Amino acid sequence: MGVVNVTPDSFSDGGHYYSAEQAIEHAKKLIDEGADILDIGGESTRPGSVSVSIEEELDRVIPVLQAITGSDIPISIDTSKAEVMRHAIESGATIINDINALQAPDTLQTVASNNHVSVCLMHMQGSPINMQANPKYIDIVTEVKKFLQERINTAKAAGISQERLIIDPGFGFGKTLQHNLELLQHLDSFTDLGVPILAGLSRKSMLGAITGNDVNNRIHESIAAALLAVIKGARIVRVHDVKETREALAIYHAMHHHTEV
Ligand code: YH5
Repeated sequence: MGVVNVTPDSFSDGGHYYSAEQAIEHAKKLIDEGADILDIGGESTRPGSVSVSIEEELDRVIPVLQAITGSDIPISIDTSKAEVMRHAIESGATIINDINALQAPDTLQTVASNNHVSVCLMHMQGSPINMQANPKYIDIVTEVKKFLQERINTAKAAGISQERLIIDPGFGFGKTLQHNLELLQHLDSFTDLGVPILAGLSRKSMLGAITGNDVNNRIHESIAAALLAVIKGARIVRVHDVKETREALAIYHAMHHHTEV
């Protein structure tokens, strides 16, 4: 899954993909690099960021969605708002990537009533504005798993079938470095929830905390993290560097699918 930010304060991209035009160019580049999914986001969710209005989010993402609908790959919309979900679906999005796991008003119903749409349910402690202030868990793996199980149950009860669900432990969302490492080490323990696992580690602070590299120089860390996540059971990795990640994962797949001679 390739990341396409349409946010002015997107530090990962230095704001370079703020304009719809530039976001569309970037989306096309990621498609050329072999992305299987594109994730379009109009609201920054980095630590400390505040939410934007529905109108602002729609102004950012809808032109991009309209321009890339018709490419052969599924389009995901990174949003927590029901109204943005509805418009994005009308503009061709078939995956809802919700860091708030369908807890906002009307979001469960919106996804439930669009049968062809899948949804990624992500774990977060707190909200982007305060989540890194003082993350606390007694047993992070158990607590994140319990939350995701509850959201799966709630989604199914609302009429969203299990085949439409994806789960994500939410690396960096209300977690210390130690919390993130424990989640990565035990990512395989989420497989028994019975839905595909998505992992987003690309360029995140936890990687820089290990190597000391700044956000625009974390490509090797990001590739290592994506490979580890896949080895630990992730079926989808959300990444900025599609070409490089695909090349690394090609080695994993070659090993995994090789046949003895
Ligand atoms: C995710 O994990 N993450 S946006 C901080 C960075 C670099 C990147 C300090 N949306 C996820 O990518 N959706 C985001 O450097 C996501 N899973 C899902 N499902 C944060 C991000 C980032 C934050």
